[in-house]
Amino acid sequence: MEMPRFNPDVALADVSAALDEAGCAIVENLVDEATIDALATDLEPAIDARWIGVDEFAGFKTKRVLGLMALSAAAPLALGAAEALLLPHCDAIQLHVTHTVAIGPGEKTQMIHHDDGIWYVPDPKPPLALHCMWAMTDFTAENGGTQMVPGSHLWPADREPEESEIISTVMPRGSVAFYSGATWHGGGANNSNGPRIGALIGYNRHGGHLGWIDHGDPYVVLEDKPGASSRIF
Ligand SMILES: O=C(O)CCC(=O)C(=O)O
Repeated sequence: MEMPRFNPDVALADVSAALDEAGCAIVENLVDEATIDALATDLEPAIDARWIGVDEFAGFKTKRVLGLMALSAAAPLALGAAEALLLPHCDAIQLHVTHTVAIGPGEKTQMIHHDDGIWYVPDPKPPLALHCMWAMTDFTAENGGTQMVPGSHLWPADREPEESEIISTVMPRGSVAFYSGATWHGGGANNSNGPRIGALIGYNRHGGHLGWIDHGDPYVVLEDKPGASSRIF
């Protein structure tokens, strides 16, 4: 299955339908060059200063900066997609995680996984999270564009992806890839000469049934400064 792909003027209903069917979707060029340039400039010192990963999951040539901060009205499509996926099953949505993933040259493929596995909720379960991977550099098959398995959000718990079912998320800088917490995915190997940088913003459910699910970014308050990430998220 391919990843559904849209232009920036896509209707929320079309993104929402794609998430129901494929568990993932790309919206190309959702923010303009100037916005993504400003964001990159703000985040660059934090990425430069960050240590690289130290295990198979985090990677050995990948830098992760947490605490990108806050929701803003500037990306209503992202919030709308999160609400459309999650709100039918809970009281409210909340910010779950905000971090950049800068995959360095030479990094290997990350273990393929689905993010809702961290909550140990037995199947069948409602959608628990929506992740939005904003491309701060172009995402290509060569530089580690997120490996994605469209349709896998509907699989039974004991089914794992075959190699032939995994595709690379290919999208220009300024685009966003949405994927459900149930969709199998992982960072790709970076066989290029430069970093592949993505800003990963996750939303999850708050309150009601499964209301114990908390947000996963302990640095939201501690590390954040106004500015950078509130430009688009
Ligand atoms: O960097 C990516 O493309 C995906 C990262 C990811 O899935 C993770 O770290 O959990």
